[in-house]
This record gives sequence, structure tokens and C-alpha cells, in this order.
Amino acid sequence: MKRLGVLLSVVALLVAGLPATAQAQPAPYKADRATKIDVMGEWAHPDDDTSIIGPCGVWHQRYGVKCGVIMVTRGEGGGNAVGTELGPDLGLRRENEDRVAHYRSGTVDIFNLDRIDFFYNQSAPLTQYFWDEEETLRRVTRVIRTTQPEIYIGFTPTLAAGHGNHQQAGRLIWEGVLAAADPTRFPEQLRGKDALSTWQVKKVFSGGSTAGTGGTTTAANCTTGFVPASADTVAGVWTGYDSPYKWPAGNVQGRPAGTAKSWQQVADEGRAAYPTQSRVMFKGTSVPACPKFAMTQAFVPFQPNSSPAAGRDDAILFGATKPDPGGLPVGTLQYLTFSRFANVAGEPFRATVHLRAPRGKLAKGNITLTVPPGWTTDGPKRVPGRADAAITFTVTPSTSAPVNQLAKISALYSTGKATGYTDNVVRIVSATEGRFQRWGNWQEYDEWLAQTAPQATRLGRSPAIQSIGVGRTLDVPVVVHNWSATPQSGNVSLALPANFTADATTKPYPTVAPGAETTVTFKVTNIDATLPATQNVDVPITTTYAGGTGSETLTLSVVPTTAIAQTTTAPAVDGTASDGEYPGQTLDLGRIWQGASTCTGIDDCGVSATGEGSTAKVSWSGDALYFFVHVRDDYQSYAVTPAECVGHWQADSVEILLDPRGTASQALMDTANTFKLGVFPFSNDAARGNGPCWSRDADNHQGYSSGALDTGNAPGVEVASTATWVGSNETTVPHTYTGYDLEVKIPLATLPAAVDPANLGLNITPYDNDDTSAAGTTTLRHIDQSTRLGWSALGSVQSDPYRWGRATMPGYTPPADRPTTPAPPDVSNPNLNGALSPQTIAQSARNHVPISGRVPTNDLKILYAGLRPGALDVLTHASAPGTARLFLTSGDLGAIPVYTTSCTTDPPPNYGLTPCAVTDGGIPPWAPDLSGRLVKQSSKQLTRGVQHWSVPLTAAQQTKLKTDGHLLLSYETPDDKVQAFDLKLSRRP
Ligand SMILES: [Ca+2]
Ligand SMILES: [Ca+2]
Ligand SMILES: [Ca+2]
Repeated sequence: MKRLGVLLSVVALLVAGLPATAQAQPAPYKADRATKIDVMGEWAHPDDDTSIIGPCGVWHQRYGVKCGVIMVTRGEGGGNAVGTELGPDLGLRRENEDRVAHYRSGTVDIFNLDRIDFFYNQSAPLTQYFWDEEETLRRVTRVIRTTQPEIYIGFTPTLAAGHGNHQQAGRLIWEGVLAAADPTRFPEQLRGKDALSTWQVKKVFSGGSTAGTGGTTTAANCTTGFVPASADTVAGVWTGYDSPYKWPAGNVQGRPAGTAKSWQQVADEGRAAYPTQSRVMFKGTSVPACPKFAMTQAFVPFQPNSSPAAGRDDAILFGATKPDPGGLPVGTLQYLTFSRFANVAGEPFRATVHLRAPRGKLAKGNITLTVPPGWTTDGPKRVPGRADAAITFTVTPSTSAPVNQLAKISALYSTGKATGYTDNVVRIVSATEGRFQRWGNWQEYDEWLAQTAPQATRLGRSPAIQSIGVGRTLDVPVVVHNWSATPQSGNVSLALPANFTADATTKPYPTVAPGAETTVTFKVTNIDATLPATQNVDVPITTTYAGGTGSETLTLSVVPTTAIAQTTTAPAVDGTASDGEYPGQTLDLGRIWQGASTCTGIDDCGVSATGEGSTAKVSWSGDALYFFVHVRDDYQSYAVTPAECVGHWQADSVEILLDPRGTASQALMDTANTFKLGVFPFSNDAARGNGPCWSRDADNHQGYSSGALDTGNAPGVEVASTATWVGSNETTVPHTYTGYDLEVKIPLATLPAAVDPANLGLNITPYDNDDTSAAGTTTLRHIDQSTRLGWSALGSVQSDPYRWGRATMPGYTPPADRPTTPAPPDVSNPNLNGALSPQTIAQSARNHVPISGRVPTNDLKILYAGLRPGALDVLTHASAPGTARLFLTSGDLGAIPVYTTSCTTDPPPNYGLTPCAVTDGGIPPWAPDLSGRLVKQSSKQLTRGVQHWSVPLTAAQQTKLKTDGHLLLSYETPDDKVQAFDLKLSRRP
């Protein structure tokens, strides 16, 4: 066998390290070509980021722009529709899917931050808790400072982002922009031999509105004539351009072989490249589109949509990676700030135009401010020939400026030869504003705006939201703020919906000084006898002052209430509600909160407006709750194996949700302070008679709770089910049934805290999945096509404890020694460490950005690496101890195909994403060797000094390494520093 040795001198050239920097007085750090990113996106989970596939392809091909993606998690908490990998193994697979999706667009730098993907929630604070907010921002900041992106794109930070991980990923955009530019943030990154420099991102696209009229999808420069509906400047890019990727012969779409695919085609094929997430191979023919991006912050001059140049497909790059058409040199900073964001009609404020030359001095000229009709300002004002300038104007809004709206102000910098345009917005508010006093996630969001990212306030503050139990009374505090320059007084009024009363509907507020506030509290009572058909009601709040009124609308969710009856004899958990076991109220579970379109009626999913559908009864006895749940259903779903007895929404199931203190939302812990038990009425587990199985999900301690995989997280829970599995997951076997009854005992000691018998949060939510087989197949699948019903049936209610029903337990007292504060949540599924991902190691070695944005080290040197018959020898020198992980790979790791195809003329770079038969789109084997790419792996604890490491190899493994063989090695020190190596062991054949 030929010996493939790598000489020391060659190693020195190939070993990747961070760019060398001077020791004493470091020059400003500048990203080199391998490292520099022009457009950075940031999202929470692989597959959140597909909106930039087409745009980045066009920008990369036509304008030489390089996109990158900061991916906060690898999505280990998601499902796996095509394999058995969970946790870190799933993260490895999802990382590859994301790389496949973006690869052909030239987006090969995906910066996984290795944060944990825990469970679906709607809480940014809970996400901060699990992600370690400061460490995550530290990593984001390092990636930004290292790659120096000009443009930053991603989710909105607002509560409208839904998933708390999405909200927090959006916040990290705003926080990352601020932190990267701030020398007081993470100053350790700015010192030492690997010192970075501060960095100013030039344009931000997070949370703006792309709504508007005009433009086209059928021609280049597709935003030409586009008029935004909002104050945001909107940039678009046409995806109808030819990509470099060709249609293979025999494609099912019938496109001529060898002709170019459009970038939209490439984007749609990429968007489908996530089979673990139930996506399937794209077999359609794409129609070109004009994806748009709304700018929410700019530090450089740009073209407003009223300018023809704003219609160009490279408009997003103006002032950032390309010179602005106005003619100012690229790198010129020009932006507008205000003395305050919330302003009052007729009352002046200050606007400041900031200018900085990229080098040398600013060209002399003047600045003109443009304000809305009826407003006044001073100027034009002179721009001096200095390196930078801050020029301040006084702006007075019209006395009739409309309130609760944004108003745009623009500044034009004119020199003899060039112009630079910028704009920004203020909000006109009523002189006195009465707002429902925010609590929980809404209060926390408004505080984030005020304290951390004031510029994001243009996206709007939090909505006014609260819940109230049927027949209960609620305090409604209204905070009256005087935004004006004169003292104000007046009244606050509530407009109550039907079946509500209050201690008063109008109350006066005392005189409030300018800038001060006072609180007026109403006691509001619901007088419904039963849960109303529509659970959400509006309560408009009007506040008067001298000369006008201010208003906002509170949305109240009406939730069901019950008193849980005590039984002296504990119910027998036998699947039958016997006499005396459930003397209390019957709870109606016949309302749908999600997936209504998949249910045909009461026999199908138990939906009923009259209480004849699915129902539940609850009792308490001793120190336990007992549930009898009656579910109507027409079709037995897929039966789960013990390993699949999680993710209850993917099969017929019932979830029981308990918030022991009734305060999980108030504590900013979402469902992490609760107990949620998903119960499957039957299973594919012969060892347990195919009987019920159960697990905890998205709560204080999620994981398996029954059978051989029981993690011990729900001791004492008992379940009886009347369902009998039909014995097959094939649709050729009849799956008809009429539903099932469940009886469940939950010892209260297994809840995360002592129950407050006056305020127990309770919901019961059946999930109905029926025939989930794919078209043309006969095998049921373990995927989510559920109709979701509940006692409290509000959208996403599974993650919103404050909108569950309210229960009391008359007569119950918890044991005195039971804690009233829940234990810290325990997430049982860990995430992947990037040092264990060959793709991540190869990327870090190539682009010099440390794995997961951690601190780099150069402690390890590879002195020699070479193959000999029977083994690979590696000689290393470590100047400090650490853990080395070695991966020997064969073939291209950049994008490992996720689908099978019969196209024979579909070689890379098309990556098997085109079908040549309707049966194409199968799933190639992934584990345990990355679809054959991973030849061997090994790890070693290294101590200080020179060490010899011999990795035994079979002849077959040696042969594989002759084809594009690489030695990838990651090194982690005990203080969490990282290093990455990529040594080529052979030439491509
Ligand atoms: Ca019973
Ligand atoms: Ca059904
Ligand atoms: Ca069903």
C-alpha cells in the first residue's frame, strides 16, 4: 500500500489558525477573503432560514456577495420524520440538511452556536434561560466581529415571532449589531494575540413590513415602482435569473436537458431539503418571484423606494457592499437619530444627522431635512470638512399630526458631486396615553425595547393581553402616561363586552405632571354561566385629556373554570367511571384549537358545540388527581413504539396540562414550571400488551415516563385505556374505532411544586391523527396531521399556561414540606457540541471562525499525520491539555445528499435534488457514517507535550481515504477554547 504521508512543512501550511495579528499595538482586525461575510442571516433552527436561498444565490452569482448564516440551535428538539436519530445525532443530521439547502447559493458558512433546542414555547425570557443569554450574545458578537458582515437579516424580535426561540433569535440581531460596535461589550475579544476589532453592521432587516403595491415578479429589477405600505424601505431581488445549475436529462418536470434552472427553482429545491422535518423532494417547476426585505435600521446612505434605483436587484447592497448610486464613497456612514421616539403633536423634538467619512474628511456640503406635511424644521445646515459630524435640527410636528402612527423624517446630504439619503421614524402618541399595565412576557418585551434596543421600538410595543376565568373577577390596571409638556388630567373608560361588569366603567385620574404616570385600576367581572363560544373578547380603553383622547384595546381570553370534587375512596384506575368516582362537573373537550380543517365532525375528532363530543371528569383523593377522559374518534392512528412514545401530537393521544401554582406565565417560565403528560391510548409494544404509554413534554422535566425507557420523571402515574390496537400500521388492515376512554392517576407529589388549591392551571387536550399514509402508499406515518381539541381551546394553548382553565380543589391542602417554588427545569435531550461535527470542523478550518463562536486557541500543533499500512499516525504537540477529536472522512462533506434520485446526469453541483421518476425522493442511509462519508473517528485526551496517536485502519478504510480523504480534528481545552484542523490526506481522483 502506498504510504500517504503529510510532511511537517506541508502541515504548517494547511493547519488553520486564526489570522496572525501584531503583538504590541495591534492593527485593526480585518477579515480576509476566507472569513469575510457580506450578508449575514440569523435564525433559531435549521429550516427557519430558507427565505435567503434564492436571494443569496442571485447576489452571489451576479454581485459576488457572500452570505452566511448564524444558526443558534441545530434543532435537536424537533421531530425526525425519516430516521431514529434524536438529540445530538439529530442535530448532526439537521446541520447537513441546512447545508444542502444553501450550498448551491454559495452560502457555505453556517455558524452553529450550539445552543439547546428545548421545546416549543412563546417566551423569550425562557429561551434566554435555556440558551444562557450572555454567552449566546458573546458568540454572536464574536462571529460578527470576526466575519464583519455589512448586512444582517433575520426574524423579528417582537412577540409576533411566536416561538420564543424565534423572538430571541430576532433580539440577537439587534443586540449583536449593538454589541459588535461597542468596545465595552465583550472587551476580551478585542485584546490579545487574536484580538478582533469592533464592527459596525451597515443595514438591518429584522421585523419590518414588506407589504405594499407595485413591482413585478416577471422581470429583473423587480421592485421597480414598488410603494411600501409602511415606513420601511423595501428591497427586492428577482429570482427568475438563470442559475449555473442545469436541468438533468429525463427530469419529471419535462424541462429541456442542459438548460438552466432559475434561482427560484434552486431555492424551492433547497427549501425542500429537510426530510427530517417532514419535507419531501420538490418535484414542481418554479415560477420566478420577487422576495423582499424590509429595512429596519441603516447606518449608511440608501435609496428610498421613491427612487428608481431602489427597484434594482442589488439595491439592498447599496451603501454596504456596493457604493450608493448617490455617489458617496462606500463606507460612508450616514444615519438619523432623535431626542425621543414617542412625540406629541405640536411639541418640538431634536433630530441629529450623523456622518462619518470612510477615510479622510467628509466632502463639504449641506444637509436638508424633510418632514411630513404641516410639520416644521430648521436648516439646511452646513456639513464641515471633518472626519465626522453630528448635525442637529429642531422638528415640530403638526398640531394635527395623527396619533398612534409612525412619521418618517428624511435627511439629504448634498455635496457638489454626490448626495446621500437616509430616513428614520418617530411615533406620534396622544398627549396622555392610558395603557393596560403589561405583565409577564409583554412587560419583559417592552423593557427590552426601552433598555436594550430602543431603535426596535419602531416595530411596535407589546399588545395588551390577559386572561380571566368564567365567573371570576380580575384587576385591570391602566397606566396613564403624560407624554406632553403640560400637566394633564381626565378620565379612563373601559368599553365592556357582553357578560362583563366592572366596579366602574369610567374613573378619573389625578393631574399627571409632564413625563409622569399614574395607575387607575378597575375590577372587571365575567358573568358568563358557561364558556362563551368565542374565548377572546376586546376591551377598548379610552383615556381623555385636555383636547383629545388616547386609546388602546385589551384582549381578554375567557378560560373555563371548575371546582375539582373530592372522593373519599380513591377511584380505581380501570378505564371505567364507576359510581361515585367522579361526582364533579363534566368538562367539555369538544372545541378545536388547531387543525380544524382535518376533522369532519363529532364522530371523527369529538368536536361538538353541545358537549356530546369528547369529555373529561376530574376528581381528587388523598394526594392525587384522577382523570376520566372520553375521546370520540373514527380511526386509530399510527401506533408508536416505546422509542416513539414522545411527541404525542404525532399520534392519537391526550395531553393533561397542570400548572400547580397557576403562575408559570407570570414567573416568565412558560411551561417549564408545569407538568404536561402526553398519554397514548395504545402502542406498538408487545411486551406491554400494546397498551397505553405516556411521557412528559415541554415541561419541568420532559422525557419518557413509562415502559422500559421510563426516566423516572412521573413516578406513581397510572394509566388505564379501553383502546385495543388493531395490530398493524398498514392501512390495508381496518383501523376503524369509535374512540377510547382513559383513566389516569397523577400523584400531586410528581408535580414540580405544591398545588395551590385556589389557583391550579388545568387543561386537557385530545389530539386526533387518522390516516397519515403518504399519497399512493399504505403505511401510516408518525407525523403530525392532528386535529387538536381542548377544554380551553385557544391557539398555541399548549405553551400558554395563563390561558389554560382555572381549577380549585376545595378541601385540599398540600403537605407542609412540599416546595411552592418549582425546581429548575430539566431538559433531557442535550444538543450537539460543534467540536463533534465533521462539517463544522471543516468549516472552521476553512474560514477561521472558531467552532460555535467560542474562544480560539492555538495550543495544539499537528507535527505529522500520515497513513501507513494498518494505521494512521498522528504526532501532536499540545502546550496545554485538552480533548482532541479526530474524524477521517472520504468525499465532499459540503452538502451530503438528502434524497435519492434516478437522474443519471445529475452530478454535483446539483446534489440529487431533481427527480427523474415519480418514485425519486427516497432517503439515503445517514447513520452511522454520514452516508458513507465518515470512515473512522477517534478521540484522545492530550496532555502537555508531544504525543503519538495511532488510529488502526482496515484495508477497506484505507482504500476509502484515497478518495478525497481528509483528517478533521477539533481540539477543546478545559476552559472551552477551540481549534480546528483540516488536513487533506489525498488528492481528488
Ligand atoms: Ca375507574
Ligand atoms: Ca378521527
Ligand atoms: Ca384518530
